[in-house]
Amino acid sequence: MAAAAHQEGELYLGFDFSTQQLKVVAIDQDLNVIHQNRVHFDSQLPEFRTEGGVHVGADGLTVTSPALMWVKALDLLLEQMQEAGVDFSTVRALSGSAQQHGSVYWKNGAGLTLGRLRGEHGLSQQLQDCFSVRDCPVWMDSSTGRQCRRLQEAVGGAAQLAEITGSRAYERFTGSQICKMRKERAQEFGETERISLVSSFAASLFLGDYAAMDYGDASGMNLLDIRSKKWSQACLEAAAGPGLERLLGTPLPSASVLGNVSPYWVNRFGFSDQCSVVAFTGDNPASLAGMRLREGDLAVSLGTSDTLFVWLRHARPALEGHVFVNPVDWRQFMALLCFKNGSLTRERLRNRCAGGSWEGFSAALRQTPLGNHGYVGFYFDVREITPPAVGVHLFDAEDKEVSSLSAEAEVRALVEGQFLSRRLHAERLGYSVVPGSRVLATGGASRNKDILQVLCDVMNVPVYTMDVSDSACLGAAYRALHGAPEASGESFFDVLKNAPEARLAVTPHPEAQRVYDEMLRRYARLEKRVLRELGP
Ligand code: ADP
Ligand code: XUL
Repeated sequence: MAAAAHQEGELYLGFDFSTQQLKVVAIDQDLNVIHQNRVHFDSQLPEFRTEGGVHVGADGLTVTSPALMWVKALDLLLEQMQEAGVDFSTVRALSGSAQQHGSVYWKNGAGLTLGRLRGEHGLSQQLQDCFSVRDCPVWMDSSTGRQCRRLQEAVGGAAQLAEITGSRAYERFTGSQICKMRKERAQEFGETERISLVSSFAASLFLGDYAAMDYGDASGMNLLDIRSKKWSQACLEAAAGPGLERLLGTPLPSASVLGNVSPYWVNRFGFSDQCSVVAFTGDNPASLAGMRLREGDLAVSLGTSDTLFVWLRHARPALEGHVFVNPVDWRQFMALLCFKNGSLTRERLRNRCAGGSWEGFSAALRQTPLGNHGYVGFYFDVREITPPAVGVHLFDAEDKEVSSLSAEAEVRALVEGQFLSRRLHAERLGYSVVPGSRVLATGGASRNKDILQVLCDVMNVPVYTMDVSDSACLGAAYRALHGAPEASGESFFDVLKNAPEARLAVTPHPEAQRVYDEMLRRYARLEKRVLRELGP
């Protein structure tokens, strides 16, 4: 897995604490990728018994990951990097990204332990008693419906909450998760001295102290006023009362240097004590940086979840989707749409319809025509975020519900349905194609050209990919470079002007526009029907 490290000069590290794995990329000052490595939670840390990096509760709605698993993964990753020959003494700066919205609860006294980590032992051994809640709620959780309603009522409704925080109340957002924790785990909550996002938790491990949240990831909590960049007192009050501000700390611009790595890193791995830690952010904001997204581009990340994002000059929050503070320029914004039924649903159909092979899955896409003879599929294995629906719903060309399709048609129904949904909801958030528009694809499934072809045809826009498909990780390394003291004053885009350009992967089929403009209208109609039939 680890590329052999061949390095001269200085290094910048980007970490990504994603749902299923912890990844790292090391770049040099000329933006060459020198080293990549990863730790896969399920297979390399089986003692935590996660599936896809998470535990799903008996209610099917509660989804958590053990904080200690992330810590142990970091121990292991650094050992792997050391074995591969990475010279940590040359690392000038590091930063990171993480799955958004998840929350980590540090127990009373943990801050002291963080500040006194000793180089002879690993982090997991020293931090094992530092979490008041062992299993952290993560972004896949959808158990906080009640808390969301309360939060919205407290500030005058969904539209008002969106106006303040960039999003109406979402179950996975941290504000309602904290609210639930305080109510249902009152004792553990009472023993908590600090709440981190997964991103600021990870930064804290390097800093040896509690790290500030950055504006970008803090926008995913339903607590931050995205215009003033201060916590909304009304939202804090509704989520957990006045003590919450102290537990969260003060958020900072995403490019902030939080300090240098703690002596632990110097003693155990030979880091320089001058190595800067740049604020960590969410994986989607970090991907925006990694892809060097321009206005007019649409980024589509095909990871565990599928997400879409665009750069926004002005914040115009709506009832659907999210507006975050922009991680590259904190005076601007980004919009994000998140779809839970992404890669895991594609994997399920790969296993059922294509004998478990991506090649078989691709062959099914190649063997079936654009428009799939009118079959349209909705695959919501778990309750979807956009739109809030659940279940599998298949329709024929006459809009009649059908119960099954051939294996090949089913694969295409899934992938076309997923991308029709992405297009429909992106257009509703204000995305429109302009001359020169590009779709930039990233994430695990972006290495599959046949999936990209369907994306390209449905959007009717050329699709580009990045050399490194882990754009969040790369974005974190770019942010480390930009935040390093020697880059001070230079803009993000100036520092990265020589970064590799995205590469054209596929162009639209000549028939694509005709087929999918029409199919999109049908899809919108059918989605309304599915939602109506499911009820509120
Ligand atoms: P995350 O960062 O959310 O952990 P990744 O971006 O690494 O996830 O994507 C992981 C997913 O990529 C896997 O769940 C898998 O379904 C998907 N994937 C990997 N290779 C392929 C492929 N050749 N075709 C389609 N999907 C793929
Ligand atoms: C974004 C979201 C997911 C996570 C997973 O709002 O919930 O994309 O960040 O990585």
